[in-house]
Amino acid sequence: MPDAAAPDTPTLSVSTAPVVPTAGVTAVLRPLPSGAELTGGFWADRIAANGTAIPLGRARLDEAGNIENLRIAGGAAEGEALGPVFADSDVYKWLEALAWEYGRTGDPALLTQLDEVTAIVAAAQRPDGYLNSVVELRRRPRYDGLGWSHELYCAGHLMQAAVAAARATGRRELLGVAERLAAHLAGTFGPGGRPEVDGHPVVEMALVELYRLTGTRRHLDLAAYFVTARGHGHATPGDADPTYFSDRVPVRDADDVEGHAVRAVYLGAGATDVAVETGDEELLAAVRRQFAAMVRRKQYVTGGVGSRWEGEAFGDPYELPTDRAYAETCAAIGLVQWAWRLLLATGDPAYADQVEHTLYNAVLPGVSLAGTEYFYANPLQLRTGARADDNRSPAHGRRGWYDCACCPPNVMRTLASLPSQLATTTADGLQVQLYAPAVLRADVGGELAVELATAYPWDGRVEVTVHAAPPRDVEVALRVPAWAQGATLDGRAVPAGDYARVRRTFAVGDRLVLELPTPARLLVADDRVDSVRGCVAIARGPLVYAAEQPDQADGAAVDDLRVDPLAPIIATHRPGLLGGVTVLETRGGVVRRRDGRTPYRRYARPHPPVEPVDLTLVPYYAWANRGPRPMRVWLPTM
Ligand code: FUB
Ligand code: ZN
Repeated sequence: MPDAAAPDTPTLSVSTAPVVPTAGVTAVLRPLPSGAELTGGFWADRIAANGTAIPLGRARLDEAGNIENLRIAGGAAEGEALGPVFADSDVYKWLEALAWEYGRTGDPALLTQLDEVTAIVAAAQRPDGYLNSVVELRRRPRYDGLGWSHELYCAGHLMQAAVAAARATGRRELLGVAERLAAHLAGTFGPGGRPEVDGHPVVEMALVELYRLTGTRRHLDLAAYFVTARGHGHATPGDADPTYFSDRVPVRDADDVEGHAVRAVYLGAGATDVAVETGDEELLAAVRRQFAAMVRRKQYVTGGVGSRWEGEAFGDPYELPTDRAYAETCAAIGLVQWAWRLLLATGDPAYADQVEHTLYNAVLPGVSLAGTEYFYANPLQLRTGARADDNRSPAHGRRGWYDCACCPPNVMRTLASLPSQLATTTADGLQVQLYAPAVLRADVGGELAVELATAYPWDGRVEVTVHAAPPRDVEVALRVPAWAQGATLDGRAVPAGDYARVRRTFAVGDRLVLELPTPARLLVADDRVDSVRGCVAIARGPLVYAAEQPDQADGAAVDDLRVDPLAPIIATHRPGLLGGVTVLETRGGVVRRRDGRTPYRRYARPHPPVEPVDLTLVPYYAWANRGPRPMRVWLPTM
């Protein structure tokens, strides 16, 4: 059944989640019907900072010409199209962020913006439903070169914004635009129509969500067509390499991810949605297999993916350089979207571990603590003397916007909708997936509401207090991350990498206390990750840490640091540092080197002397908030 009523007035809708599987399909878990209310803490701070950035997004879209393109296409202005061919998509991602942010805050100024820009978008739509300002203003034939034109990519982002607007604000105007566009696509592509598929996936998951909202079956059918057609060359322009477009192997047959990383993970997410809604177990098994292969051999310790700058692509297995890591912010966001869908589909908490780990360590580094500057690429090392050789180079530090501004509004919509990923529900239970101070409400045939109190991620203690419960046995399940060895629930040992479950008739005021031990952990990589052989990374709780230059002793260059793996690691919370972080302090060494004639010496010659030094590490997500200074996640051992 479709999940939305059709209010004409801006009431908060019943579902404020981006992904709402149709009731009765095989999805094991469902989002909470009314999202989750964050009451403070780490994510609330980050989401509040994002809230200050969303209005600035409008100014940046105006300056860059994205909104003007649509105004020109709608006849309200004159001029040439500016920006990349997918310029419209940045407007749509931003509109999606506006909608989720309105759902969270009820701020009427957001609704005013939403209405205004919706009208601009609606005016740019052609009578037959076609919508793409850049293609029209550049007088290109429609769908000529869909491998690069991004017309369906833009359409997908429009649909996602429209779904968000309908669910979070009750506004249906953008949904009308999306439905006309989807009807036009259904009449143009697929069996009996044009066989091509967009070079950049996203329309697949967007069409499925549009189907979930409206119940219009042909949206799902078209999404299924686009997933099935991939791997047969329909997404690849001319004689280009189909690998880049995830078009070399049919989705159902692929064993791995390859090519452009954002394309690959968006495709995985869309194929997961199609599998769930059509009950296609074979397709679900295929996307699970691909996700597992990615995690096994192509994911950074931070959760980031897509190691190659060239083609913004996945590299070969274990090709995970640190200083030249691309790890695009959008790829991490797409990975979270895929993992979240797999979590809903399967109930496997390993996917929630991926959501959490990637959010903290691969999405969040993409945005400044102020919420207003963004990284496009997220390397795990910045060398002393690094020079920026590209406008995306991390040596610039985070930037307010980019010529290719895919990442900033993607971060905006991700953070604005993040409360929907705190927890899930089943017919008779509530599963807490992410830990934050919050009130969570599930409908289990009666309200089951709990409040979480925690200082996570700095502290692993989570107190759960029942606020409402039906008079029968229901289950509260608390995710125990795989790293949380020795976890306890009310003093009883619970296994890491699973849910700690309590099933009973709860009474108001009942309390559960989960303790997730958070000692610092030294991590090493598979030997085949050559770039970090002989190095360790340090993690604590869900966070990966980094040594950044401003925290080190005078004269101890980050490039020269060594870690003593046997030295104790002390965690200290510093409320005044980087918005309040727990730092890790340990003992190591600094190489006192003199540059030789070359970087090489005979194997038998002694290593330059190493002097003892104190090391301080900060969470990786917080790096480059004091300028882009030298930084390393992986550090050689003594
Ligand atoms: O092609 C649209 C977006 O631009 C991609 O997702 C990013 O990787 C960037 O290339
Ligand atoms: Zn991006």
